[in-house]
Amino acid sequence: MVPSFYKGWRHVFKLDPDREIGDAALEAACLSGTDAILVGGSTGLTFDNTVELLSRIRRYELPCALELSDPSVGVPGFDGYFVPMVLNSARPEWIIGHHAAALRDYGHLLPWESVVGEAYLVLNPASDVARVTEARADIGAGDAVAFSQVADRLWNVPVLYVEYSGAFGDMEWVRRIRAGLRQARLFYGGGIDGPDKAREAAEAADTVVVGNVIYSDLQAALETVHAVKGFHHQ
Ligand code: 1GP
Repeated sequence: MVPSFYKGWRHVFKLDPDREIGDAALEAACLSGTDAILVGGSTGLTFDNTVELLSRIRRYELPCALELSDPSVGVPGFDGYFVPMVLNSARPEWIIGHHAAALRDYGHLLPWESVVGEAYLVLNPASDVARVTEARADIGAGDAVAFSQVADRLWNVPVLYVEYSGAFGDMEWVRRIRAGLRQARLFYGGGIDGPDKAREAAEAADTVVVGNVIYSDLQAALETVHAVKGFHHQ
């Protein structure tokens, strides 16, 4: 059975262990009504800064999941683990190589009842994740749909993450991608800076991920929660 801990999530705040967040801001995010906290980042994650952030989030009751992009950051105690693979990376290690090495060395330690694969489609060429993974982010809509369907229909990955990190994406593309999925849940993240964009993303995606604005404009970040959770798909 594929774990289902994330299936009801509509709104998620993504926190980066490598960035500072004060206690008051963390409390506001955790008590905002968001469905979960997702811990992850493209650079600077360590076991220690991840443990520290998890222990601070654990003062609150909401679920907390980790994007496990490096086995050395495999901190136990999260409610769920997403293992990212970058569909449009030019380097096979980001699609399968790192994963095989991690399972060879650490697979026996993983809590499989709470681990799911997460297929990333990276569509902002200027983002850190595009740079780190050498993603071919300047593809057309037809290719974006096709990559998504490889993950969804051929590989049966349960989460497809359309990642525009740092820029607000084309919601028409997100809608098209979602319409072409058979089983995967569509996470959208990138450039949501307040309730208006959050509402647009909520209309196009299943789960809306809000990251950077938590650090730059907490009030705007908090307003995204209601904007997303007040929107219901037909
Ligand atoms: C990043 O998709 C998330 O991985 C959120 O993006 O930081 O641009 O909100 P932003």
